[in-house]
Amino acid sequence: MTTTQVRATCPHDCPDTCAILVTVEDGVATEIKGDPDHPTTAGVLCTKVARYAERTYSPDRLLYPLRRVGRKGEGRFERISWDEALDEIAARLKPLAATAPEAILPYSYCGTMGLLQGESMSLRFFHKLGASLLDRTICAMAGFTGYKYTIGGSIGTDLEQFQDAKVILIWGGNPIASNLHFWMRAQEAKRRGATLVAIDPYRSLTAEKCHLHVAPMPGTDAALALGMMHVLIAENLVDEDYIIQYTLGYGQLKERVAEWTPARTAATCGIPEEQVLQLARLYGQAAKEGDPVAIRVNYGVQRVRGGGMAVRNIACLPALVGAWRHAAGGIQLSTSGSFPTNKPALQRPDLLPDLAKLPRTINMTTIGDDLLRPASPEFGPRVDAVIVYNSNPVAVAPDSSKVQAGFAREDLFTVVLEQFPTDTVDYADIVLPATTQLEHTDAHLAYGHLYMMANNPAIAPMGEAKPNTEIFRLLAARMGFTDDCFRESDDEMAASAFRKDDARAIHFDWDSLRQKGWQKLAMPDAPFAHGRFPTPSGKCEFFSASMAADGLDPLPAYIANYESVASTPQLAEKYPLAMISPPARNFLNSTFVNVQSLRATEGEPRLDIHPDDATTRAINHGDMVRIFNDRGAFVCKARVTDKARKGLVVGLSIWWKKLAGDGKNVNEVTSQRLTDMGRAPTFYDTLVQVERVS
Ligand SMILES: Nc1nc2c(c(=O)[nH]1)N[C@H]1C(S)=C(S)[C@@H](COP(=O)(O)OP(=O)(O)OC[C@H]3O[C@@H](n4cnc5c(=O)[nH]c(N)nc54)[C@H](O)[C@@H]3O)O[C@H]1N2
Ligand SMILES: Nc1nc2c(c(=O)[nH]1)N[C@H]1C(S)=C(S)[C@@H](COP(=O)(O)OP(=O)(O)OC[C@H]3O[C@@H](n4cnc5c(=O)[nH]c(N)nc54)[C@H](O)[C@@H]3O)O[C@H]1N2
Ligand code: SF4
Ligand SMILES: [Mo]
Repeated sequence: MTTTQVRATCPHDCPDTCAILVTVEDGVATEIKGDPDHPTTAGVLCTKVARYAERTYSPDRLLYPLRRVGRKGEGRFERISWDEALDEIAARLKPLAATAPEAILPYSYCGTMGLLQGESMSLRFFHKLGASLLDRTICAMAGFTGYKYTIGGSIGTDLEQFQDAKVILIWGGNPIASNLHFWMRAQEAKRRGATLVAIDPYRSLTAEKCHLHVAPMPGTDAALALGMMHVLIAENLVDEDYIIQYTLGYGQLKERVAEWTPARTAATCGIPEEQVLQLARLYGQAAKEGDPVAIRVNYGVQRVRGGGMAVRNIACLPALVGAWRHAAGGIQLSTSGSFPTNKPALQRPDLLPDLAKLPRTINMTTIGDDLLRPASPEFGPRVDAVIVYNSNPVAVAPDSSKVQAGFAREDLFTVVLEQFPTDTVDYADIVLPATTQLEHTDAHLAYGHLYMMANNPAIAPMGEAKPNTEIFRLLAARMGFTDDCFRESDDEMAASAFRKDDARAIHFDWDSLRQKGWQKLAMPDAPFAHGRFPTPSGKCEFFSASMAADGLDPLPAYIANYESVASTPQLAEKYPLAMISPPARNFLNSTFVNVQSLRATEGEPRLDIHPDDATTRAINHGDMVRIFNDRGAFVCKARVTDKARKGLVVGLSIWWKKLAGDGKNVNEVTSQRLTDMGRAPTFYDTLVQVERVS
């Protein structure tokens, strides 16, 4: 028997981007574990990826190209050869490419975060075609934009510093489920005497383990941050020296937050006034005493109408109290902006047919409407072909009945590259089997730490599965594209993944990265200790001229939800409960839902509802309930618990529809409305009613 150990990287859409060691015995992956030497992974993988072998060798892996034989959505297919599949796709795309290439739409997100199997050869292909561009907004664009206006880019506190913070605010995140290796650091900080605070409308697994849990109503975080700033300024808990040297617009900020008294803040957020004071003092007094105070803000706060502004307001706090002076102080939303990724080399936008006139852009969040939209002068041609990879839109996109109706169009040609028969695969005309991370090469950045990462293939591709890169290479050849870049190998592309001319990636060399598995960026420990924010002014911008230019309020503000008891009382008479649907611990978005052991741990789709809200509806623990609003309805089991605050219901997500009891999931009730900035979705800005079903 030959046994080898292969260095790999977790490809999932998770900030931790773990370093993995795969044991391979006679060509079979027999053990998957975290690399004990990688500082942030520290030898630990989450429950999901510890099961990666079960997922890879799962009997429901897609192993051959398939052609649809049933109706759209039925999921009935026949096996075909790669040649037949590629010929058929080329035959359908060529006439569109010749007349209206924008009728072709790529649809992809972060099924893999790999720089190669994500967007490299795929975008070369779509750029060359002149296909519609896709605005990849479905996760993080609101927060990204709000943070960028304030701090200048996705740069923040290094994960490896958090254990030395004395106060940590975990704001709109549930790291035990979705950012485990941050939670390990927060636990260490707790052992060293830090106070942990969770700010979350739901008593999540994480909130349960923090010293203090503040539970504002969804979408009110911007107000909470304004109220905190009010108290910090009123009680002189600010760092005047840092403010003068490294911030812009303090005078105007002071005026703005004057109106955000603790009483008004508390009323807006639906929390006790005392908590606003407690939170601000805890944070401000520790900072005043010279202790590092840190914020881990996460994407939970920005899936509402004012989500961009919420992140912006929160991002003002560290500069106000001078927290950036310490390596263990500051704030982290994402670290992705620290990586000098060479996207132009990977994605080749220069292949676009006319650089002066770009193809139209379609927002992935509104795919429901856009697949149903007829041709028009404003919209352009109808979408006639969609090529889906690294995403499961039928389960994850909002306003799902429209998404499903769009994909059900008989005149829409749909190709899906997948590893598993997802809800979206059921609507494909042609299915192409994709390899998993154990079977292909990739290079990775991370959005929660600062290491460049390599993934080596551990085993041969299963069945006839191929890497996305290879599938797009083959498609390019079938379409007759002859540019050299369509012949580049994965290793060649990986070698250009990071810009070696950037001081941060000066040590980048693909061959050594591949052998070593990971390499930290060369970065200062405390990125903004001496200002130098990558904003237009070089300062942390309390006042942002860029926001004014973009038609936004240039100062921190509060934007109420599209749907809430306070902002839409009439709607709330019909639909009085706010609904959120954050990630379940054992799934990763809709990935892993089909892994038997993980699904068994999650059990079945559930709705958490407060005992008072249950009583008034005669709902008992374990009853089946119908959750509905004007957009749609779905049925699941009620769990009566005060984990959900009054007025809030919570459905941990994202279930495959076909593995849920009624063939539906929470996205039946979510809307396609967009955030204040970043054109992002508002999944957690949703009112519903709940009733018992027999
Ligand atoms: N296990 C697991 N891990 C994941 C994922 C997964 O599906 N499963 N998904 C990955 C992806 S794609 C992402 S983007 C990240 C998401 O990572 P996070 O942004 O950390 O997301 P969640 O864990 O959903 O944490 C969101 C928390 O925010 C709370 N929340 C909801 N609305 C509000 C609000 O208005 N204000 C505040 N303060 N809190 C609110 C929810 O109750 C929830 O506990 O996680 C990644 N990691
Ligand atoms: N209601 C509600 N909806 C949500 C959210 C929520 O909190 N609530 N969260 C939103 C967020 S934050 C996100 S990021 C999106 C996530 O939405 P998606 O990015 O669509 O994520 P997944 O559902 O995990 O689907 C990814 C798919 O890619 C496939 N895949 C993985 N690797 C490869 C590969 O190498 N090649 C190919 N061809 N396929 C591969 C996987 O098998 C999986 O089916 O969902 C959003 N939807
Ligand atoms: S999903 Fe996240 S925590 Fe789990 S192995 Fe992957 S990177 Fe690590
Ligand atoms: Mo996400």
